[in-house]
Order: sequence, then C-alpha cells, then structure tokens
Amino acid sequence: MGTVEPQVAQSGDVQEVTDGFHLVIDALKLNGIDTIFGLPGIPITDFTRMAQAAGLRVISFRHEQNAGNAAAIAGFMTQKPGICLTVSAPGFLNGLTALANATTNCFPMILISGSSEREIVDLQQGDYEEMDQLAIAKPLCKAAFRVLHAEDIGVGIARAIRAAVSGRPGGVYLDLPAKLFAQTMDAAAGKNSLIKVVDPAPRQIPARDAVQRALELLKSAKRPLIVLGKGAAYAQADADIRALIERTGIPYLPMSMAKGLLPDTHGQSAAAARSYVLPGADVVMLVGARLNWLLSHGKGKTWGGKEHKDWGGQKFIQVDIAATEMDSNVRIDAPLVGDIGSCVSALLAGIGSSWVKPPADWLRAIAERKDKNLAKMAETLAKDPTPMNFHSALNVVRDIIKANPDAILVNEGANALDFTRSIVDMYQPRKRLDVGTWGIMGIGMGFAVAAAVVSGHPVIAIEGDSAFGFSGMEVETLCRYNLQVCVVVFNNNGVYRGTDINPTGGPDVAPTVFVKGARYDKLMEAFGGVGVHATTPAELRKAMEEAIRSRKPTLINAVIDETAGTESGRITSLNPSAKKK
Ligand SMILES: Cc1ncc(C[n+]2csc(CCOP(=O)(O)OP(=O)(O)O)c2C)c(N)n1
Ligand SMILES: [Mg+2]
Repeated sequence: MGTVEPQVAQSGDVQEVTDGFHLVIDALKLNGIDTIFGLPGIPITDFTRMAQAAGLRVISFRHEQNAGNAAAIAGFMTQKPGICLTVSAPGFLNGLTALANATTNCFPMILISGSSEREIVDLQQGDYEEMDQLAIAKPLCKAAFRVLHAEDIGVGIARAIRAAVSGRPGGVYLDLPAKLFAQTMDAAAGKNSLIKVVDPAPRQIPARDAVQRALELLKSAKRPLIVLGKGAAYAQADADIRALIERTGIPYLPMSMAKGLLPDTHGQSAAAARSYVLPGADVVMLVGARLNWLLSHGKGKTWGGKEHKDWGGQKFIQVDIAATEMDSNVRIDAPLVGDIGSCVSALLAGIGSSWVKPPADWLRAIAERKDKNLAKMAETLAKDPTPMNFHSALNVVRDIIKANPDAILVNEGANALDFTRSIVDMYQPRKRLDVGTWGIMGIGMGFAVAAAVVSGHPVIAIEGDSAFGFSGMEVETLCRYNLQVCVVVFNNNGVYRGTDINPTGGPDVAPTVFVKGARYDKLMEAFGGVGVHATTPAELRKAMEEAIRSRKPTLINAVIDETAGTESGRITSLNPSAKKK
C-alpha cells in the first residue's frame, strides 16, 4: 500500500494518509495490472514517476496514439485491459483514436486521462487544456467514468476493468481530474476502499437448446464451413477450437487475426480456396467472426448471390458473446450466444465421438482448388525479379516465420498488408496482429512495442512505407527499451505504388508519391538501433536472420518495385470511381 508522509492529527496521533496518486496505483496493482503505456505531462507526470517507483512497468511513447494502440493490443493478447495514460485535452484526443479502434475491434483497454479543473471546464472559462473529455469519449467507447473523490478511486477502477473485459470487450475511458491526484485520505480507509475485481469477465454459458439447434443445422449440412474470427483468437480456447475443427472434419477459414489458431498449413484450412468455399458452402458456422465488410456482409457475389446485396442461400450458425450481433446483416438461423470458450466446449460435448465427416465430394473439390492455388503461389514465390517485389520479399518473411513460429507478426499497409496475409503462414495463435476491422494505418509501432513487452518473443513488423510513417518516430522507443523488434519497411515509394504523376506537370509530386529512394534504415540508426538497406531477397533474409539472432532493434529498408502494387491492395472495389471521365 503506497502512503504519503504521515500527518499529525489534531489529537496528536500520527495518522497515515494516502492520496489519489497512490490509490490509483494501488488499485491497478491490486487488479494484477503491471504495465502502463503512456506519455507524461500535466497532470500525470508525477503519476508516471510514482507508478514506476511502485514497480509498475511504465512504457513512455512519443505520441499517445501509439501508446493507446499498445494498450489495446496488450489487452487482446492478455485478456487483461491494457492501460493507456495521457495528459488532458490534446493528449487525450491523441489517445482517442486508439480507444475507438479498440472498441471497434473488441480489444479491452482503459484510456486513463488527466483532465483540467471541472468548475472551470464546465463554465468554459478557458482552463489550461480545457475540454469536456468525458462527453467526447462517451460515444467512442463501451463505457466512460469520471472519479472526483479519492474514496471513489477503487470503484472507478473496478468499474473500468469490468466494462473493458466483460461481455464483448472494448475500450473504456476513465477521467481523472488533476485535483483528484493530490486529494488525501486516511491510508487504512483508502486501502479499504479499493476493490479487487472478482471474476471480471464471467463466463456466459450458452443455452442448451441453442447448442442443440446449432448442432442439428451443422449436421444437416452437405457443404459446411467454419469461419474463425479474432474473437475466437481472443478467447484463448485454442485446444477446444482445434478439437472442434478436427473432430467435425469441417473445412475452416481463418480471418486475418485468427490465422495460426490452427497452423495455416493445416489440411482443413480452406484459406487458399476462399473464393470457392464462401459461395459454395450451404451451412456456415461463424466463431467470433462478425459478418461485416470483411466478409462482404454475408451476402452478394462473394457468397454466390446474384447481385450486390442478394443472399447466397447459406444458413448461418453464429457463435458470439453479443446477442445483438445476430441478424445484423443476414438471417442467423442458429444463434449461439455465450463466451466462445463455453460455446465451443458445449458444441464439443454435443458432437461426441460419432460425428459424420462432411461429404467427400465437398472436401475433394476444396482440396483441388487449394492445391491449384497453392501451386500457382509457389511458382510466383520462386521467381526472383529485379527489383524485388512483394512476392519475392515475402517469400523470405514466410521462411523466417516458419523457422521462428513463436515470433509475433505485426502488419499494416495496403499491398504490404494483403500480400503478407495471404503469403505468410502463421503457426501459433495470436501471433498475427494487424489493422483489424477498420483497416487502420498507424497501429504498427504501438503494436510492436506492446507485443515485445508483453510476450518477450521476437516481433517482426511488416510495414508499408506509408503505414510506417504514421508511427515511425517510435523507433526511438524500440531503441530506448531495447526491444527485440525487426521492422521491415516495404518501400515502394508511396501509397499503393510510387508511380503516380501530377497531371498538371507542376512541381508537386502526385498525392500518393513519397521521396524516392528514402532510407528509413537511417532513422533507426539515429537512435542506436541496427539499420539495413536491402535490395534483394538474399540481403533481406540475411538481415532478418541477424535481427532474430541478435535480438537488437532493427529496421530493414526493403526496396520494393514501385510499380508492383495495386490501388488499395485487395480492396480496390471499395474505392469510389468517378463517373465523369
Ligand atoms: C488512419 C488511416 N489513414 C489513411 C488510410 C488510407 N490508407 C489505406 S492503406 C494506406 C497506405 C498504403 O500504402 P503503404 O503503407 O505504403 O502500402 P503499399 O500498398 O504501398 O504496400 C493508406 C494511407 C487508412 N487506412 N488509415
Ligand atoms: Mg507503399
């Protein structure tokens, strides 16, 4: 229990007192939180010092958005809310994008922000960094709380933790006005006011009839398919999920961050035959995957529908913790509401040992497509063009991950994202961390820092050159904490490609084009890390192997053919095109 200087009460007795600073720290520690990702300044500078002194790991960033992304992904990896700490107004706003992104992606995090004096803020009298932060945060997160009195800190932290991790996880905002930190109270009373949250994410057991309904529908399928989402990865029910897939014999499709839940090389993976299984399946079981844009909303041509919004004829079973997810895009014939672990184990119990495997013709048809596509991919990967392109570079990354399956792969960009997802096989759960539901740029270095800090495993960040720029300054953070992160910048001189021309012939380059031949490796060298300039797959391979071996923060500037990318990577179709030519 942290205390401040003893005070002498009027009676003459020495009274142990504590304050807001220490109560917040003690409340976090009491709940098993050991790391804070943040950026100091008024009113939380002393808080960061005291937290460090109290044995918390305080990871300081160069921009709050990266600290926020770090907290969010730490939450995803650990099922404990990641903590991001920011200063008032501008710092808070910088962290807010990460909070909103965490909520969208169902990552549990708590953004704790200092704020200015309530009386002045509410009368809009122009305080230092004045802003009604609670009101602004509210629509962007699961829950938002403010604590005004030291004796309420325990409740405030407990509520924030519960809100972040229970049910569907997400972002929570906790507003701590500057005045709160210095408030004092009796140390024993303070200690008593803290709450150690019991069972913060209670299991939600699915109803028996819902399990039965799901199993009957699955049993009736001629062409069944299971789709694993990142909710399935988050659940840490890895063995049961694998058993479900293997005991039913049903082909499965991993969403991006569910890759590795089963090794991507698994015989039942239908990832290489995605465009065949989605329209072909008659019953689809979604496990922790939402029918959002990433799955074309469960309808339209991707699913065999005639037109853009037409139903493809599939029946759906959806396993999700949120009942409100059901029927969000198409009819869900068998909703199975509960936490993924409980739902999957209930399904397993119902499946027993005599489950009939899916019809052989369905499996054979998938295997044929898969073999054909994988052979085509192998051919492309074997090429060694000059200059290096996405495929020849990713062939190297693919080998490195295969040799180091415990390494965590962080990935962002457009082409740099889409090609990596399809080419680089993952072998273990929760090893692929990427742009998620929003396809957001800027998660790269925040995710990389947190992945290294939380896991202790090597981290490899495959970054488009544009994507990297959003959080690039954090290479200093990588060096400062000496984190074993190998950043590979796929440098194709711009957003999507580096070949656009300014149609006016004026001196400005096109909006998608960057400085040609930029040397991102020098940025890493500026802070004492290892910088490598790689123009061939052989150079890239040598540098990545050395980075893994040395464990030193490394940035490899991988020069990629500037003509190789496509507009928006794989999602060109979402880009509105002008009618007027
Ligand atoms: C916050 C945010 N801003 C802008 C975008 C739009 N956007 C999508 S991909 C991308 C960058 C693509 O370029 P790069 O990272 O170099 O990848 P490449 O396709 O060149 O490999 C941008 C700016 C976004 N997704 N998120
Ligand atoms: Mg690029």
